[in-house]
Amino acid sequence: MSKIALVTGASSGIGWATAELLAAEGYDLIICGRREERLKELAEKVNVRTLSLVFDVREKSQVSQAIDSIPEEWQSIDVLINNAGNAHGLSKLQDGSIEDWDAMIDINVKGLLYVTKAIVPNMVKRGRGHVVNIGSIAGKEVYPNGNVYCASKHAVDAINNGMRLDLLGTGVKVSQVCPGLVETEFSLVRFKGDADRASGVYDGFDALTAHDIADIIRFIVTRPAHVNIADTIVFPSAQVASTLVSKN
Ligand code: NDP
Ligand code: 8X3
Repeated sequence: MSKIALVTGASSGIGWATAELLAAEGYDLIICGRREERLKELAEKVNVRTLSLVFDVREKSQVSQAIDSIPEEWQSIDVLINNAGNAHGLSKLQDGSIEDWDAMIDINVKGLLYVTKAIVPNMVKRGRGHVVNIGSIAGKEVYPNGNVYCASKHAVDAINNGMRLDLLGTGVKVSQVCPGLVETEFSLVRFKGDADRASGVYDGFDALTAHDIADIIRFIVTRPAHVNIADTIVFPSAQVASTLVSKN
């Protein structure tokens, strides 16, 4: 029987690429996001069984309804990729938008917790499972204007470590991947659709691709049962810290 992976934020970027690579490993996929059309497109592209769940991770009732709707044959989830998330805005704290702060805390922190709470107890019951949390270099250091996004990813870092401690002895592994600059729709969302500003973030150097990160996630989830890669920081070669990038 195939293993089952549930990927949040599968409609774009790192989540999409991870779904593709896990499909190549033979995982059946539960793919999640708000953009149903994108999930449909992904489902048509991969050669494995898929189940699409359309929900907003900010809404806890939507999260529980979606997870409760999973048919029995899909319920033995082996791998959970907690990937859905984004930055909203890049401003000094004193100039920041409360709406943006709410979005980042609700999506990146509370959304991740809601999904985890809906899935991990069943992993514990079955005595096996693997959660991969997508953190960020922004969860390891703070950069100017990053304030609340960095806070949300520091929270993911703490939750990742707390989850691993609490799941000791249950058979459920917990790993985190913390990327630096990856060229996805991330900056387009951060800059509210300003495509020139977004692409400027990745000008003058080779940014990571979503596939680069997905490849690391694939490596993490395919280690033998006794091996757990607890945490990883992944930079493009031209980057050494959030704001230290060597550009042409
Ligand atoms: P994208 O913007 O390309 O993808 C974000 C994904 O998250 C989309 O599939 C989106 O789906 C989903 N998502 C966002 N908000 C919600 C929501 N409210 N409910 C459900 N799903 C949601 O960005 P990335 O692929 O780059 O980002 C993926 C993760 O990687 C994020 O956690 C991000 O913080 C992290 N990261 C990204 C880095 C980068 O440089 N790109 C670096 C470090 C970490 P939809 O809109 O369909 O709901
Ligand atoms: C995304 C990377 O440097 O924009 O988490 O915070 S960064």
